[in-house]
Formats: sequence, structure tokens, C-alpha cells
Amino acid sequence: MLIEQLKDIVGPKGWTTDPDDLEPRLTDWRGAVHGATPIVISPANTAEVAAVIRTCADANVAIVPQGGNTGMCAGAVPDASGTQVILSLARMNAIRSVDAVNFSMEVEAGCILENIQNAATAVDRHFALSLSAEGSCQIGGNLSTNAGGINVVRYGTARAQVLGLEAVMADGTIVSSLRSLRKDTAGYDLKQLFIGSEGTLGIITAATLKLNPLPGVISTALVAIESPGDAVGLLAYLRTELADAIEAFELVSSYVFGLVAKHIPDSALPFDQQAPWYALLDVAIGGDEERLESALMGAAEEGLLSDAVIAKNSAEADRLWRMRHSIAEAERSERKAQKHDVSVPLSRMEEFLQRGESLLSDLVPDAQLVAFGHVGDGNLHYNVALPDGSEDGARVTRALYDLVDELGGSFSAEHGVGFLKRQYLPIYRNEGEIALMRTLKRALDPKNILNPGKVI
Ligand code: FAD
Ligand code: 2HG
Ligand code: ZN
Repeated sequence: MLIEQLKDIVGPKGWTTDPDDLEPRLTDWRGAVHGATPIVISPANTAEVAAVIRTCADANVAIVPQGGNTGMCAGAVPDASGTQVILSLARMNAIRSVDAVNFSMEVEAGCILENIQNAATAVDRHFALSLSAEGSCQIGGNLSTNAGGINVVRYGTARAQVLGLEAVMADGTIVSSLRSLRKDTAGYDLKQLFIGSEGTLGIITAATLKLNPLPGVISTALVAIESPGDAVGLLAYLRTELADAIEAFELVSSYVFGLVAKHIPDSALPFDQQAPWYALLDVAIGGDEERLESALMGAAEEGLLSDAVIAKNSAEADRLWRMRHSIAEAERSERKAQKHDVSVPLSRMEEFLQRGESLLSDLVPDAQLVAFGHVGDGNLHYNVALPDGSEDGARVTRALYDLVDELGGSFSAEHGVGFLKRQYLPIYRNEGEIALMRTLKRALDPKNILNPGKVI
């Protein structure tokens, strides 16, 4: 009965129960969780989303919103009950308008991130969110997870790219705040409720995004360094020399680039000698490579780096970035690692890595650290590949999160909490914070039908 009602709302193009279509939507990208669903519903517009939610609410049936299903915490897959309906935003993929004068654009939630970037570039504007999954993740998923990626060091996370938002509440009410203003102090900032709430407080259906001027010619460098402490020192040095021109600053361990070389074609490092760590960086200084070279030489004199190459052209730069963007895939091809997407204040990064290393060697001497990430934001992917058959995963994770917490960091920097990390939220957020999160969830979704079992 419910299923027939849902089919009627969206019409023949808006649903599927074909097992072949359902299958890829039931498992997360990491292959960590496999669920079940009776149907995938793909509305064509916001009114249909609202009608679907009202109908599910009347029947007390849970809804799992799904974007590109590239999330790292299994937030977009249903549980195993076989009752939860998947709501896909894939058909809502229109770029509604681009306002080059106002540096803004209005898009539907199902737009693929890369298409948004390209639409901005087409009018000489820049949309600043960029991550390795940009060819398949959707802006609705990016906003729901408050995604980070490689350009946060200059432009902030997904949250900072949003001027306005449209969302559908758990009772089907449409809340439209699609204004394109930089300044607006009229009442509560409602869009922030939905950004980063991972589909548990409402379904994002559209957004007004902030655009930037094009950054101009980007210079890319790969730098060999001895320690993560030197990477933090190098970042500070370059920030002083090049002001806010640093667009990206990523740290990758030698082991991780080795994994990429093993699994991804044409991925050898451009150095004769191996270094323990590498920083990959983009700077927007109008192609003034002498300036970059002199900054890097200054850093070398301070002992912050041992070698560096500056990409000679965009093909070389693309090759270096392809190596960085292939890390998650290379890690997955090697073996499943225990993922820790953590952040600490930059001033504690070196201490975190040193103490993390000794903690790991005490707990599981045979574990392999897979460390890389957005060190410019204090965000490291401190993944740990455990020996086959090891049962130490939970203990390792808990000890690492305790360390992160002690250093004033977060156990969830950019991927969200989803299903896989929800048991940690009450441990690492204080009572007052958890109580307010529960109050909000109860108030906005009293029947607990929006992505239940995720986040909180
Ligand atoms: P999904 O995975 O489909 O969903 C994610 C969450 O959002 C789920 O809880 C889902 O229920 C909810 N959701 C989806 N759409 C909506 C909506 N319209 N309304 C309400 N809730 C919704 N993440 C980073 O932050 N930085 C990175 O650098 C990064 N790199 C990645 C690299 C690779 C190779 C991969 C596979 C993933 C990476 N990720 C990264 C993780 C992932 O791409 C991001 O979390 C992304 O924002 C998820 O978008 P999605 O459309 O795939 O969302
Ligand atoms: C990245 O930065 C992603 O490449 C994925 O956030 C991180 O695979 C991971 O652990
Ligand atoms: Zn990341």
C-alpha cells in the first residue's frame, strides 16, 4: 500500500525495485555495511520530496536520504530490516541559475559537485569545494556531511560555501531560505541546522552557493620532508611568505605514496631519494614561480624540507594531484584499514603523530599506519591496517580517539559520524552538547523517521 502510494507520487521514472538497481545503493563505498530496502524513490522536485516524506511519516516508515553514496561512515545506506525507504536525490540535478555579478548560484541537491565547479568556471567564477569523490558525490551529500576536501585551508568547509538552503522537514513542510545574501541577521540561521546533520533533521533539496573569483594560475609543488612537525613549520613559513595564496596543503607518508605507486598506473614519485613524508601544495601567485622557488629555498635553509619539485606545466600538476586523489582507492585495493578521520590543533600535530606511533606500537606492533590528509586544516586520515585476524580494531580506535580528545581534537573531522562512528559521539561530546542534539532531533523529527540509527 505505502509502496504503491510512493510510486504514484513520483511516477514511473521515479522509482525502482529492480534488485540490480538496488544493489549498489545498499552497500557503502568502503564495503563496511550492507543493508536492505523495498524501494529506491527518486523524486523530480521538492514538492515530490515533501509528498514522499508526508506519506512515509503517516505510515511511520523511515527514510534514508542518499546522494552519491561516497560517504565514509555508512550514513547513506539503510539498515538490514528491509523496511527503510531510500530517497535518492539523483534526478534533482538542475543548476537553477548562476549570478556572476552576485558571485552566487542556485542548485538542486542532486547536482554532482564537479558539474557545479564547471558551471562556475564557465562564467569565470570559482566554486571552492573540491574532493577526490567530486565526479560522483552530490552537493546535497556534501552539505549534509559538511564536507572538507583539499581547499579548506583557504576557503573553509562546505558550510562556508552556502548562502541559502531549501530543505524538507520530517512532516513534509518545505523550509525555503534560498536567499543569496552575505549579510542577513533576521532571526535564527536555519540553514546551519541542516548542514552537517547527515539527513537526520531534514532533506536538503536545493542550495544557494557562494562563488569566488577564479584563483588565477596555480603553481603546484611536491616537497620532501623529514617529519610532520616540519610540514606544520613549512605551512607556517609559506603562510608568512605567500600570505593567503595557499590553496591546498596536503601531507602524505612515504608508505602511502608507495601504496599509490603499487595500485595506480603512472604514479612514481619524481625524486631519486625517498623521504619519510611529502607535502603536496597549490599556491595561487599568478604563475610567479620564482616567488615560490625562493620561498621553498628559504624554507630549506630553515631545515623544513629536504627536496622539492615544482610542476612545470598543468599535465605535471595533474599527475601529482591524481596520485593524491587516488589514495583512498589504493588503500582499499591493498586491504581494508581501520579509518580515523581526526583533527587536532596544528600546534599539537607533531605530538599527536609521535604519541600515536608509540601507542600503536604498544598495542599492535604489526599494524601498518596509513597516514595522509589535509594537514593545512589540522585534519589527518590516521588509518591503521591491522594484521589479518586481528581483534584489536576497537581498542586501537578508542585509544587513538582518547589521544585526539586529550589534545583538544575531534574524532570526526570531515567525514561525519553516520552509522560507523555513532557510538563515539556520546563519549567525545559533553552532556550539554548531547542533550541539545537530542532535543533538536526530537523537536524536528519526533517520529524518528529521518535516517534513524545515524549520528545520534
Ligand atoms: P552520501 O554518501 O550519499 O551521503 C552522505 C550522508 O548525507 C548520508 O548520511 C546521507 O543520508 C546524507 N545525505 C545525502 N544527501 C542528502 C540530502 N540531499 N539531504 C539530506 N541528507 C543527505 N569527504 C570529505 O569531506 N573530504 C574529502 O576529501 C573526501 N574525499 C573522499 C574521497 C573518496 C575517494 C571518497 C570515496 C570519499 C571522500 N569523502 C571525502 C567522503 C564523501 O565523498 C563526502 O562525505 C561527500 O560529501 C558525500 O557526498 P555523497 O553525495 O556521496 O553523500
Ligand atoms: C581523502 O582525503 C578522503 O582522500 C578519504 O577524505 C580518506 O580514505 C580516507 O580515509
Ligand atoms: Zn579527506
